[in-house]
Amino acid sequence: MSTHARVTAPGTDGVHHHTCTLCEAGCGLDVTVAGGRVTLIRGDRHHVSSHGYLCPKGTALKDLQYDPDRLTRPLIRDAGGLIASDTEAAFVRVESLLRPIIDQHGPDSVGIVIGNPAVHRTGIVLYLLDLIAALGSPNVYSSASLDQIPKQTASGLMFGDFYSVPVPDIDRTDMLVIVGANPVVSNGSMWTVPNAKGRLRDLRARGGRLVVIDPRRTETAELADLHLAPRPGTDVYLLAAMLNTIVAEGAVSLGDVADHVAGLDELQVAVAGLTPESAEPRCGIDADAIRQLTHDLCASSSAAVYGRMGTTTQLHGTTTSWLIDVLNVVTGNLDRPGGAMFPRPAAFGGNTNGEPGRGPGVAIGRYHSRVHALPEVMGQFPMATLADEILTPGDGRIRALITIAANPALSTPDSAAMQHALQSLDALVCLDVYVNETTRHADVVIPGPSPLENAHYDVFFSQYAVRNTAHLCAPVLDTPDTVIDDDETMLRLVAIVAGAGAAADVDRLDDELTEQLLADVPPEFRPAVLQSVAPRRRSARRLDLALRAGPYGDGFGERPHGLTLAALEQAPSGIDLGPMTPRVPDALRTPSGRIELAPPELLDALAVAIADLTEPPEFILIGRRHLRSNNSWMHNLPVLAKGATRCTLLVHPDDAAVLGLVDGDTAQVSSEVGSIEVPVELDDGLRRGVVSLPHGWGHDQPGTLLQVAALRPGTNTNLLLDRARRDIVTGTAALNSTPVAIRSLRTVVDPAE
Ligand SMILES: Nc1nc2c(c(=O)[nH]1)N[C@H]1C(S)=C(S)[C@@H](COP(=O)(O)OP(=O)(O)OC[C@H]3O[C@@H](n4cnc5c(=O)[nH]c(N)nc54)[C@H](O)[C@@H]3O)O[C@H]1N2
Ligand SMILES: Nc1nc2c(c(=O)[nH]1)N[C@H]1C(S)=C(S)[C@@H](COP(=O)(O)OP(=O)(O)OC[C@H]3O[C@@H](n4cnc5c(=O)[nH]c(N)nc54)[C@H](O)[C@@H]3O)O[C@H]1N2
Ligand code: SF4
Ligand SMILES: [Mo]
Repeated sequence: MSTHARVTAPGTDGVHHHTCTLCEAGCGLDVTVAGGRVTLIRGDRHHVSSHGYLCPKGTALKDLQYDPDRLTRPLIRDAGGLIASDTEAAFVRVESLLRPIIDQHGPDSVGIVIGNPAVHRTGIVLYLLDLIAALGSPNVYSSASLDQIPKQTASGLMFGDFYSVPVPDIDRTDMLVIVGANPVVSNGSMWTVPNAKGRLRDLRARGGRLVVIDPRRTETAELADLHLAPRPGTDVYLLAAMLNTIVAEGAVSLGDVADHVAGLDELQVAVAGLTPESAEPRCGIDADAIRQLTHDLCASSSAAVYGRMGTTTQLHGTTTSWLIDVLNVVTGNLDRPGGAMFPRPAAFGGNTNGEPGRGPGVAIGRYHSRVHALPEVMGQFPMATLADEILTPGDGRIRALITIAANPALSTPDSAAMQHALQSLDALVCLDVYVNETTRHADVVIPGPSPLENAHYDVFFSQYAVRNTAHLCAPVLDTPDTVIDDDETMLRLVAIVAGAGAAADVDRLDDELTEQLLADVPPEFRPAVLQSVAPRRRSARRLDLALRAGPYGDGFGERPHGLTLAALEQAPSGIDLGPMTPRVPDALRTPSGRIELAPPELLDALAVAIADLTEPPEFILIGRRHLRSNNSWMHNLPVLAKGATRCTLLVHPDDAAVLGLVDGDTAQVSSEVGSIEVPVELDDGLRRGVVSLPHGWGHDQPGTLLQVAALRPGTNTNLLLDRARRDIVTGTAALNSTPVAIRSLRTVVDPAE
């Protein structure tokens, strides 16, 4: 535990310890305040997981704090557009907008959209389920279905809980195979690994091997011993061929989990037909290379295979995610140090509650979406079908939307349809901090505190951390009087959709809702449990309850030295809870109490993939991320926006020559659903036939208030993506691997003229 002193009161001059909440790494910050203003942000050297590491976005939290375009008052629409208002008037307007729609058309007519930053805001996360329950609409959408639901579904079906996602033990492994992820830029996803680049370098320095499977030679691939560049969307064949090789060579080795595995026979049958030779023409990787990689994986004293966005946002995203963990199991690398392991988070862990080793498992498709009958997964429908649900007439059509830190106008495939859908809503209520491509359509915008004005505990990402830690941080600065904190905003929305009104007593509501959380506690113990967390309220109370009931918790007095919120308050750089340790069978929550290697839904999906003999298109579009950019926002900060233009189409020089393109030309890129013009940048690190554009750009829409971003707006790649291209199991958007046509727009000057 760190012992160095902390400054407690927000706004006090001195160095405050804080957390960067922009991405999953959650780096520790030392924030210097002088004269009431933030003057410097550095990495916290004592921080329990980031040890002083920081990327350029972390220091830019200062610029975000003082960005003149960041909202510090609610906005309400009147005839002249969005005008500054106050909190009371904003909630009264929200009630007058939403209640009549709910009363007349039922709760289904209101949708909730949860965006990426929402999962990094403790107050929002801890009240999300209350809001969803109070509304009672099945129309819940989140960025998870633009991203990770395939991985969570595969993990859920194999291990029994959607949050039981094994993570590579990067600091101890001898071999790491990264499939479709770029942690050097992203700093890990569903894998909390601050300073991924430094850790990958350390891995190689200690003699470990790094293999990257990615159609582009990414910043991560640059560090690798081996880079294989498959055709996008075909990892399923590559991975199945690796499994086929292991089975054919009798090399299955289950290691310590051998007594806890089911479905090996069915799995062996399922991959029997897919030899490396048959996979080669489909994935574009030589059969010999597939065999060699498989042999190396089996021979390594420890190894982990990891896959992210490139593997999940595909037609076969869930199937691919599943095969990745099957490889970890059959090579004996699941649940062993240096392999792929289950963290043991201090609170909110999906696999630390209930009976160890067994559980109800997960179900998908308990109900289906109205227009395309897509399955519910984790209580949500796919974002890719949100526009359909707004635009298609009929009973149950979405007429009003609440967005919570989401920018679907830029983030979802087929953005033209999404923009049209947003315009056609009867009511749009946005919790957001900018007037951007989505919120410009809003009737009400309610901002929350900035990251530096927020207290923070990482509810989700401590579940994926490469080392078990717990960290809490207090606000560095006071929130202005014109902004209310996220807990209060969420409670007020709960009250409104539940029919209690904008003026409801939210403290009483909070008491009632929090008591409901104690449903599993015998009634006679509830008063004592609540007394032990008094006088805390709201998210702090919920957090204390979760920590104390958690695996390291004090059990409300049963284990006097156990973890409490108070203990975290005394450790401003966080508490180390030790390395990951083997957790099978205790971490399993499947009904069988086993690791399910062959869930029937996934065997079916693999058969569909194998039967799919569609010819590959001439050009395939994939995405990319940049260290100085964060999805669709943060483009309004000069410190991050400076430098070369980032929204470029990467094209292989040989492809460019065929297309008649040179560096800096403008190309027209067209797909089934749209056409855009973008500057071309040559990149010989791409597989031939693959082009790449980042997402989150297109800040040239009228009515936005993003003065810096508008200077270099970039182009929205999601105008090209087809919302009907979805993962066949979960409906998650297939953001990577869109077939496109490319044409040079260079004006050919006739030399005779
Ligand atoms: N083509 C393509 N599309 C993609 C992707 C891709 O790789 N390719 N990636 C997908 C992925 S993985 C994701 S997660 C999504 C992300 O897409 P979204 O979920 O839309 O998230 P962001 O783009 O981060 O937009 C965040 C919104 O939150 C607001 N915001 C920021 N901070 C706060 C805050 O503190 N409080 C509130 N109330 N609002 C805040 C911002 O102003 C912005 O409007 O995009 C997806 N879209
Ligand atoms: N700097 C920065 N960091 C971020 C974000 C950001 O916007 N900027 N966003 C955050 C969010 S919301 C997320 S979800 C994470 C994402 O974290 P990552 O998944 O690590 O990031 P991506 O850059 O999307 O990496 C996907 C990789 O898949 C490759 N790829 C595309 N198609 C295929 C394919 O078919 N097969 C294979 N094998 N590879 C393929 C792409 O070339 C790309 O390198 O990053 C987070 N961190
Ligand atoms: S990697 Fe960068 S953006 Fe992510 S938490 Fe750390 S400092 Fe923030
Ligand atoms: Mo994401």
